[in-house]
Amino acid sequence: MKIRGQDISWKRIVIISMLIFFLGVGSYGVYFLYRLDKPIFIKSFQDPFIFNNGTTVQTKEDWENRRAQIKDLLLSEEYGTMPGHPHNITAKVIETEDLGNGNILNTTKLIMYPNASSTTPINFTLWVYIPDGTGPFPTIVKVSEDGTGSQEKMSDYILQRGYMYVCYNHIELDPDTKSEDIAGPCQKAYPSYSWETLAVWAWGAMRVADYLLNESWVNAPDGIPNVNSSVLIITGHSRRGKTALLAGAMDERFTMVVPNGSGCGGAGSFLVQGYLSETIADITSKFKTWFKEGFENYGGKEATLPFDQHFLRALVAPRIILNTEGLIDFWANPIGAQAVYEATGPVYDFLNATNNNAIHYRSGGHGFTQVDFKILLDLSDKLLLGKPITGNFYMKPFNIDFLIEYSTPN
Ligand code: GTR
Repeated sequence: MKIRGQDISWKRIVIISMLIFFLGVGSYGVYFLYRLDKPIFIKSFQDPFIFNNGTTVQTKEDWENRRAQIKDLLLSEEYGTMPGHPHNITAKVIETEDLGNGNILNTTKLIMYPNASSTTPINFTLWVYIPDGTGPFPTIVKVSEDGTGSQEKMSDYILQRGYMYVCYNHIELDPDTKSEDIAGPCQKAYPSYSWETLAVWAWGAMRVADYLLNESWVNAPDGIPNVNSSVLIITGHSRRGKTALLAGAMDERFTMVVPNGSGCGGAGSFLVQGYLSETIADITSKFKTWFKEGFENYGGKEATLPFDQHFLRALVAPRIILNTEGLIDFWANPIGAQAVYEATGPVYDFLNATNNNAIHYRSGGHGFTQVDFKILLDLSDKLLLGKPITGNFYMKPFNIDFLIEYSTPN
């Protein structure tokens, strides 16, 4: 082949092209490593202690009132409003499986009637893994069936640790669609609320709590497993992690809240965007109907947001929050999750519950693994069951150079 009159062999062309390619990949690699701990800081985190009228929280009672304002803000802007409990829930065990060693799996249906005159119930399925013994059992509620997608099957491990494990089928409450706005059974039954998919799924977790705690509106002819109500944990992965955090933030019956790899709209930050992390524009272009209508307008305009996810995290205080993250789960914004964790610290300090604000990073990417569950169980054993356990519950792997411009009120 001739280039500018010179004979160049194919071999040389291939070698030169490969050199250019590897130089390109190599320099991108260097840039990638350089950018990894350099997030974009859109603006400083809002002070959670400032009331809407500009005054500052001074007392614990003030915080309760501020908490109510934060709840309203997040529901009205981000997730949509949701109803209280249904008028009546009937629980029916439809199948019991012997798992050996005294463990059993009950498949249970919750049949819910929204109000006294409802004729069409909303039904959804629970898979209740009950360990050997009489209880009361510390209990984990998980959004979605055990061991699907990038979530490892955990029932054996959890039972072995002496916990009850209750997984629920969230997509029976609202289908998991890509931005097709299908009104699921809950939205049809309660048309006057602005809730979208994440809020519907979170409401489902609260109904699981109704059942497990045998609330007065629950009718359970087959009985209810014996739950230790001071150890009721809500968890979930990814979109179900966002759901778990929302449910735990709104419902104080959950004594520990564990979003895993929840990222954008979960325990990640909108204002501290790690390299390659998902933004509001990204998520709402694919999954607009997870969020309240209009939330997509904050895409690219994060500076106008009146909150970041530290507000949601702060709603859990003083109860335990632990978010579990993968160090290279870039899309889920691990660095932004650390920023949110740090930004919530002053609220936990104010409520004298510093140790209840926890975060753990494992190596690897997007998934819900036994390492994540081990940390969850260890922290629960330690803080809720008083066992002498040590672990890395307060990890800050990133050196992030941003300022939290507020502190715990005196
Ligand atoms: C992604 C979405 C993430 C995360 C994930 C999942 O496509 O962008 O926010 O929720 O799905 O749930 O697996």
